[in-house]
Amino acid sequence: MSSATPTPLVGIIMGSDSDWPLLQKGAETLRDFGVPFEVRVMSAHRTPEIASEYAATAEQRGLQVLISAAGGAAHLGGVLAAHTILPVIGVPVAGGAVNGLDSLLATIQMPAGIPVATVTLGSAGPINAALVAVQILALANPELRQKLHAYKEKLRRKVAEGDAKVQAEVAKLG
Ligand code: RP5
Repeated sequence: MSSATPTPLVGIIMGSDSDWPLLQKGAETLRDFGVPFEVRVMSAHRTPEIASEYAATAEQRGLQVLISAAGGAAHLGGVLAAHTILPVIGVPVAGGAVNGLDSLLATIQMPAGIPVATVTLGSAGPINAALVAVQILALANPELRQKLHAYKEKLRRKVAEGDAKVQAEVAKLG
C-alpha cells in the first residue's frame, strides 16, 4: 500500500486548517504504515452540508475509517458519525478558552447509537488515532499486523535503551 494510491482507506477530517500542525503527526503515522489516506478541512458548524455529504459518501468511495479532529465545541466527530456506518475516531484538539476541555467533553459525550472512539488529548492524539485506524485495518490485513508488531518492538527497544541510559547515569552517582 502507498499513501500515493488514489483510493484512500482513512480520511483525516479537521475542523480548521489551524488544526493541521497537530494532525500532521497522524498523517505521518499513516504514511509510515503505508496506509493510503486523505486529509480534508470541513466544519460541523461552518460547513455542515459539506461535512454531512463527506461522511454520507465516504463508504461508497472506499474509505474504511474516519479520523475527526476538532477543537472548542467539537461536534465534527458526531456529525460525521451520524452520517456513516464507518468507525469514527475522535481527536479532541486543545486550545480555546478552556484549553481543550470543551472539545474533550463534547467528543466523549456521544449519545448511544452514534459512537465516536475518542483518543488522547494533546499531541499524542493524532498519532494514537492513526494507530487505532491501522489496527482496525490490520484485522483484515496480515501485512499491517506485521508492521504493528514491528512498531511495538521498536517502542520496546526505545524503552530498553532509555533504561540503560538512566542506569548509567545512576551508576555515576556512586
Ligand atoms: C474548531 O475550532 C477547529 O477544529 C479548531 O480546532 C477551532 C478553531 O478554529 P479556527 O478559528 O482556528 O478556524 O472548529
